[in-house]
Amino acid sequence: MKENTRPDSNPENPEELLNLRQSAPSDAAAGMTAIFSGAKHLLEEMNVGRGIKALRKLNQKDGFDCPGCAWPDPDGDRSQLGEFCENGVKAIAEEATTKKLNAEFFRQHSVTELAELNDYEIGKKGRVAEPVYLAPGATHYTPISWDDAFAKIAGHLNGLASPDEAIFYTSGRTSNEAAFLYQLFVREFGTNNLPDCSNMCHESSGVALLETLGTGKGSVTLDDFNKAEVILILGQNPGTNHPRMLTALQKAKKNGAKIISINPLPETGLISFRNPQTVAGALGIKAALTDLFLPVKINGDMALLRGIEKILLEEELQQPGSVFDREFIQQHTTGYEDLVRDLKDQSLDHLSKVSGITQSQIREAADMLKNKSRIIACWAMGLTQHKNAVATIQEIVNLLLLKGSIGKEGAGVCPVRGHSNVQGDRTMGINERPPATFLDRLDTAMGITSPRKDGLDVVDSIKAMHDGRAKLFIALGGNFLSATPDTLFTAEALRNCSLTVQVSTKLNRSHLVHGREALILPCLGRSDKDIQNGTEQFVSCENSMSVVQLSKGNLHPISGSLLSEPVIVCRLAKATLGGRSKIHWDKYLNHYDHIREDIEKAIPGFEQYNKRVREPGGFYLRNAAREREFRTLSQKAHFTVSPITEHVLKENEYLMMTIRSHDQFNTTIYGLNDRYRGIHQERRVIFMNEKDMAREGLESGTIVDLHNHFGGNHRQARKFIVVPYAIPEKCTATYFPEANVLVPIDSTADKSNTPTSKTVVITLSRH
Ligand SMILES: Nc1nc2c(c(=O)[nH]1)N[C@H]1C(S)=C(S)[C@@H](COP(=O)(O)OP(=O)(O)OC[C@H]3O[C@@H](n4cnc5c(=O)[nH]c(N)nc54)[C@H](O)[C@@H]3O)O[C@H]1N2
Ligand SMILES: Nc1nc2c(c(=O)[nH]1)N[C@H]1C(S)=C(S)[C@@H](COP(=O)(O)OP(=O)(O)OC[C@H]3O[C@@H](n4cnc5c(=O)[nH]c(N)nc54)[C@H](O)[C@@H]3O)O[C@H]1N2
Ligand code: SF4
Ligand SMILES: [Mo]
Repeated sequence: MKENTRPDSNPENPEELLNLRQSAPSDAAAGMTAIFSGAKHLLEEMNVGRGIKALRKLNQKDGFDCPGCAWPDPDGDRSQLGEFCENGVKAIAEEATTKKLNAEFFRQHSVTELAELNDYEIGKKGRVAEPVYLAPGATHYTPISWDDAFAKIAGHLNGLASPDEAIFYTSGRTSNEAAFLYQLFVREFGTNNLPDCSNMCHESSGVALLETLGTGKGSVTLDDFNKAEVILILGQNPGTNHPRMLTALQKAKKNGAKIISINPLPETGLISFRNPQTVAGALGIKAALTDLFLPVKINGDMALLRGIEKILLEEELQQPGSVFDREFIQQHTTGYEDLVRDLKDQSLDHLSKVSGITQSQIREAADMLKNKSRIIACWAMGLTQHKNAVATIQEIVNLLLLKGSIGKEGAGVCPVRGHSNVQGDRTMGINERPPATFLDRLDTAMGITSPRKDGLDVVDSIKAMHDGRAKLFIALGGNFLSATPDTLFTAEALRNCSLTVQVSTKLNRSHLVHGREALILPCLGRSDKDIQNGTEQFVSCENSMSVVQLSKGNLHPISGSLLSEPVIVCRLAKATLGGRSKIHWDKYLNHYDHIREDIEKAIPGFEQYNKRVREPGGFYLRNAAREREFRTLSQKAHFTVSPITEHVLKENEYLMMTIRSHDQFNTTIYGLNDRYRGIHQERRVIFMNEKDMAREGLESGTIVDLHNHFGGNHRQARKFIVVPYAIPEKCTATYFPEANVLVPIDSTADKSNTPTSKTVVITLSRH
């Protein structure tokens, strides 16, 4: 019998349209508008004093790591004027807000009522200020003590038929310390079910790089940008998502680097930039960044790269040794001959057609690379979220290997990570398929016996919850419902659980679409001061370039009822494992140095962790590929040959990529504008090529419904406003998470199982 009698809450954003106003897309990113925009967000959430206090320590060596993206901070001096960008300020505004949600708020508002709000409105409610519990069938969350909350979770966990019935999700904002303890607890409990946001993000990069270079991380440092001759930027929108990368690109250009941008959209920040940290930039003088813009079709990158390689090969064959790094290829790689054979067989005509890039543009790109060897390739979600994502990233590796551009100053692979500590969390063992070497070392260091069976990633966890194989869901951060594909399917999966637990800072939709029972456990954020046992604590994070540094918040927490993430994990472990545990959890609660002592024992690269992390600016983790040590089976870097696939679309079908606006951090919606693309006060828009609009009989402003029929299921997202935009024909774009309802759960990348959020086949109908 179904005990839950309340009506189901809305898993989606409401369909109502707001008030779209359009302007021309911006001609350059940042400048004074960026400073004003950041300041406006900050002042809406807190008083000036608190704001200034936070910004003074943001990204400083004795301060806290920006809770925004994973772009690194300079190794040397950091600007006292502010070592951050507009979106860093917005991230702080969102986290350090003084708006708080206590028992009274949850008494006044039912779950179904809150779910009728859009994500922007939900987020603006504020920080959750005390632990709350939703009883079976209840309509409202009610306060619960921390002890009772932990006892409840422990009761559920210990009542499962198998530890594999529990799912332990992590979002990439979690610190090294919390992540290490979490995976330790989960493995001692008995499962590797540790899905994380990385499964939806750079998983494809990790798999691609591990297979070909033997190290699944980026090989460049920030300083390499100063030495590069050419920088390729593929499938990434740094002006919005990694704004301080623009400063690095500007410096690189000053040192003579050329930039090639490969993107279906002429993203404002990539094209030109006004550096707000320089007088000229603040006065509005813009610097062009991109030298060559290649408006590739969605998922046309592999064909484009293969085309460039084909032209380079032709030149190399005319003058052997003039274009390729023969010595490097000979000494360090395998598979060269196979690639050459394939390149000879390819037709440039076909590659040009599949990529959407003219042959002369492909030649222009090849020309820029021909005589250069210090080449950096940067990429993000525009490459990782496709069916052939792993193979596409391996095509980048092919290009760099041909040029000997790995393991050399000013050259290498640069997957630009998303969340500020997503890379560190993986290093700490947040991994559903950990290598045996990792588990062996963990077990020896900690005296536990980790399970050896692979766990479930994000997509497989959803399926397991959907069909009842998993019953309990715990999230250390994130917003699982809204971040994952196929929103309605995921909602059913979460509702099937007996208990869902969210360790969170802000209220989000995953609190409102839940299991039979639900808990929200409010935690400290990055900017919050963390005092344990009378002593101020700090945590540490690893950025996109493998620098580990400390992070110490300086703001007074908005409520005395918040616990830090490490403390939450320790208390949960103690409550669940009790006397069964081999781990001395109390010592970690006393001082986080003890956590780092154990990380040092269990994880390579963290020798003298407590000492080195206290050095200003932290320390680099070694990257073997950077030193031309390729940890593959053959000890060599691998060329790979993958088939070039073409999307064959019907007359009325389009490819849709789901992307971020300038006013959001993933599912946290800071505001309703996407300034650089000229969109204001609306998120339910679909960007289309004017020729496609004409073919469909649509005009600017027409309201359409979007449909996807993957696997024979009809998915629908209603009420999107058509916006004509400079995007290749047959390609469209919508914002994540509003369009996630259209992303099929069964459409994932080969090998990485990442949802194909950038290649959704859609049809449109007038609303
Ligand atoms: N302010 C802000 N910062 C963020 C985030 C945020 O939401 N807001 N999110 C963080 C996270 S978790 C991540 S992972 C990163 C994401 O950073 P990005 O990857 O920059 O984020 P997306 O908006 O998904 O942008 C993808 C870009 O790829 C392009 N693209 C899409 N499909 C293709 C394709 O097939 N080929 C090519 N060449 N390009 C394509 C799109 O036009 C877009 O410019 O940002 C991080 N930083
Ligand atoms: N269609 C589509 N879907 C996508 C993507 C896409 O491009 N298109 N991108 C994917 C990518 S790259 C990613 S990384 C995922 C993101 O997936 P998630 O990481 O799950 O989502 P976020 O929106 O980053 O999570 C925001 C929530 O985290 C909580 N939070 C914030 N800070 C903290 C903290 O310090 N501690 C704790 N405990 N909680 C905190 C807040 O409650 C906030 O509501 O989404 C993926 N989904
Ligand atoms: S670039 Fe990223 S990490 Fe740096 S301040 Fe901006 S949002 Fe924060
Ligand atoms: Mo991400």
